[in-house]
Amino acid sequence: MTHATPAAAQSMHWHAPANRPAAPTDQRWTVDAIQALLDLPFMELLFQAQTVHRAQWPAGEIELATLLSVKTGGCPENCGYCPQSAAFETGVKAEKLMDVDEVTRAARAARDAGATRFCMGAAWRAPKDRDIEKMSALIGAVKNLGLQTCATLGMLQPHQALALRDAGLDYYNHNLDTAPEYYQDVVSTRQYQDRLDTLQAVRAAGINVCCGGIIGMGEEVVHRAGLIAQLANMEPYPDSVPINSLVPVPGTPLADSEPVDPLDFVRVIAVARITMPRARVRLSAGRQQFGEAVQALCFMAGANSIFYGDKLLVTGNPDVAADTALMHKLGLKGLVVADR
Ligand code: SAM
Ligand code: DTB
Ligand code: SF4
Repeated sequence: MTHATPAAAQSMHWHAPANRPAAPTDQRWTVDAIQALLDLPFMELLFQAQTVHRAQWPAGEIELATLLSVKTGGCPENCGYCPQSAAFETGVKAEKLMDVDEVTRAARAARDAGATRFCMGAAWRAPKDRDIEKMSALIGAVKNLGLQTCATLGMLQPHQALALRDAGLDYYNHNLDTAPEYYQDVVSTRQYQDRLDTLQAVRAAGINVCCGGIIGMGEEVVHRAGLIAQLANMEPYPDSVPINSLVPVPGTPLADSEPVDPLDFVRVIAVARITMPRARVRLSAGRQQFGEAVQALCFMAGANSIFYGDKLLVTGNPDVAADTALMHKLGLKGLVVADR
């Protein structure tokens, strides 16, 4: 097994958030080594993951990130999991980009409920330059509230990433979603390399990278290992790693996928933690289906972030009262602004 090595040199354009060291840049994970981790006896895997976690992170601390769909539906891409694609009949209506006041109200409410990161999603294949201008105003408004800003807007060109950075964007979310060899089974309107190019533009602009994937799209275990290998071998690996469980939405091609075994989902979280010790691993979409005990196992496996708020982008999420109660039961505490 490959072991994590100390932090090494990083891109001169990239800035780690203030209170944490840079991710290691010289570790290499083979798909086989990752698959071997996924195949460990469950308790052994959880023990290893929790050991890595506790060496790197304070116990019981959890990041609360709130999502807002600022531009919903009508997307020209055909991602087989997505309710917002115009290619599928899902009942999601295409809407215009939200205005600054509406977004500010939602961000203030998220902050008042305890969130420290606010992520704005747009159902675009790739934003136009005038969309970037409008997004810059939204990012500035959210940043002014003292929140960390994140956006997920589709493919970016380098000059657009620079403009978003100048507007105050802290994180850009752009998921690889699965292994390269399974990608075309899920989406055919773009290539895996397009995703990697955008991630490179984001990193080069000095924006922190948020990149993860979806489990439960009919993939094999080797594809889960392939996704984690892609993430863990990035130089440096992503700052945030959202692990989603497919939310099956009627009308999408993947709606009838075999539901993921929750314990296999926990395994993916654990392996993300072991291979990317300093990343914020986010227990993301799909946790509503899991119940409290499985979520507790995800935290034991090293998840230290959740999407927080009654809605994801267009589908549901546990409500704030349920999450507050769960955190209380488990002795978990949300970050405060000073911890960020
Ligand atoms: N259009 C942009 C893009 O594709 O990057 C940003 C928005 S897109 C909805 C962001 C991510 O949401 C996708 O990459 C995918 O990982 C996740 N996602 C979308 N639909 C999902 C679903 N039904 N279940 C789980 N995750 C989903
Ligand atoms: C991520 O990895 N998951 C979020 C966020 N990044 C943008 C989106 C989940 C979407 C779930 C289905 C929906 O509500 O559209
Ligand atoms: Fe569009 Fe993003 Fe949905 Fe794909 S995942 S259809 S790019 S909104």
